Amino acid sequence: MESNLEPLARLITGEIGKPIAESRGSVQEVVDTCDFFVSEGRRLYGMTVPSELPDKQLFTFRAPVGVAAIVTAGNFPVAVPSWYIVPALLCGNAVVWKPAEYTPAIAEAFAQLIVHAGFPGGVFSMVLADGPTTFRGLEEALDAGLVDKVGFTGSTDVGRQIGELCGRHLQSPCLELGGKNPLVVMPDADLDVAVEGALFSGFGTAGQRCTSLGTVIVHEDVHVDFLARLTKAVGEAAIGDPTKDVLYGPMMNARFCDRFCDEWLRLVREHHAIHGSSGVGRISRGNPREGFVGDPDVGLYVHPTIVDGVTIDDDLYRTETFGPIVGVASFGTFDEAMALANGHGYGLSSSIYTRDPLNVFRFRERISAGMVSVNNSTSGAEAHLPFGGNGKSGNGSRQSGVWVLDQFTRWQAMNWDYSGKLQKAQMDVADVPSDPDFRLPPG
Ligand code: UN1
Repeated sequence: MESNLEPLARLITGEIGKPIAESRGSVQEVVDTCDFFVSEGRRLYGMTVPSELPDKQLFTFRAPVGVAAIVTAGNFPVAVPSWYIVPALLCGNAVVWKPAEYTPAIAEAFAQLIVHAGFPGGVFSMVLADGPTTFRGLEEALDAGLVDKVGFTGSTDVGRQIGELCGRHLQSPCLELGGKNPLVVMPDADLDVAVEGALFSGFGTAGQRCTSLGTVIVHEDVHVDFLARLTKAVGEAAIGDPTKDVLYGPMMNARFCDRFCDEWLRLVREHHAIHGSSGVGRISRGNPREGFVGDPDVGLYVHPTIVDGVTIDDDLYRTETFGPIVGVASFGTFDEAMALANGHGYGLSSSIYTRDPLNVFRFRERISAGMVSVNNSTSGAEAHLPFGGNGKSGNGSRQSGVWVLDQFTRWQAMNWDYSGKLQKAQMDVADVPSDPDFRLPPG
C-alpha cells in the first residue's frame, strides 16, 4: 500500500474528485490500518484461568467468524474498506467485498493490491453490483448459510434494512451509518480555531463524510461574531480543481450533486439566512463562484452553503445532508446546547470548542455520539481509536483499533478436566467451612 500510495491517491482524485491532499491522506489511513494490524495474527490472545474444580483448566480462544460480506460507500473508497478487510483477513476470515458502484476503477486497483499481497485463492473476492442486486445477493447468501458476518457502511435507511435482514438470521452486522454531527461553540472558545474547525468539518470532502459537520451550535453571545468569521472563511476558501490545493472539489457523482440541489437545498426555509458564496446550487459559468479554481463546467461543483437560524424544529436540523451545507443554531444555556447536539437522533461524531475542562467533561458525558472532539474537527478519526456510532448512526458496533476484533472473531470457551473422573461444576466444588457471623470485639 505504501509503495502504491501515489497512483492510488491519483485514481481517487480522478474518479471521485477528492482533493489530492485528502486522497493521499485516505490512502495513508489504509497504511495506518495495515501498520496497526500487521502483527495482530500474533496477538489474538486468549486467557487461561483456574477452574472452580481441582485438576481442571479453563481457556478462551478467539475463533474466526467465517465468511464476511463487506459493503462499503465510495466517499472513502479504500480507507473504510480497509477498516473491515484488513482485520477480517488477519483474524482468519474470508472476505467478499462489494464497493460502491461509482468507484469501480479504485476498487479494482485496491483489490489488485490485496490479491498481490498473497492470499490463498478464494480468501478475498471483490464483486461489483448495484444496491438492489447486492441486497438480493445478501439475502440468498444468508439463506444458504454462506455468510457469517455482514459489514456495511452507508445510509441509515439501507443500514436498517441490512440490520433487519441479518436479525432474521440471528446475526449482528457491523453497521457504520449516517451522522448529523454537532459542533458546539462555547462563549469562551478561541473563535479563530473554531472557525477553522467548522470550515474543514463542514466543507472538507464537500461535506461528503459520515463525520462531516451538520450543525454548528453557537452560544448567543458569540453567534454574530462567529458567523461573520465563518462566512468570511467560507467565502475565501478555494474550491475547484481537486488536483490543486483546494478545500473541496466536485461532488463524487451525479447522484450526490442532484440530491444536494434537489433535496438538501430545499430544506432551507424563509426564517433561514444563507451565507458563504456568491451563489447557491451548481457552480457554473452562469452561476459563478468568486475565486473558483479551474473551469466549473468540467465537473459537478456546488456552492458552499451556510444556513443561519436553524432551530430544533427544522427539517434541516434532523436530516443528514451529504454535501457542503452547514446549519448554524444558537443556544443560551448548556442544557439547550445539549438538546440541540443530541435531538436529531444520530450519534456518530461531535465536537466542542471551549477552554474550560468542566464544559468538556459535561459534554463528553451527555453527548450521545460515539466520538467526541475537543477543539478539533468532527472528522478525522485516527486508525487506532474505536470508530462508530449510536442511535441512527449504527447498532453500537465499533471499527478500528483492538475494538474491531470483536466483529471478526467470536469467543470460544474450553475446559479441560484431567482429574480422571467426572467433576460436576457447581456441585462437586470443595466445601470449605466459614464463620460469616464472626465479628471483632467492639473497639
Ligand atoms: C466516513 O465518512 O465513512 O474520520 C469515514 C474521518 C475519516 C473517515 C470517515 N477518517 O473523517
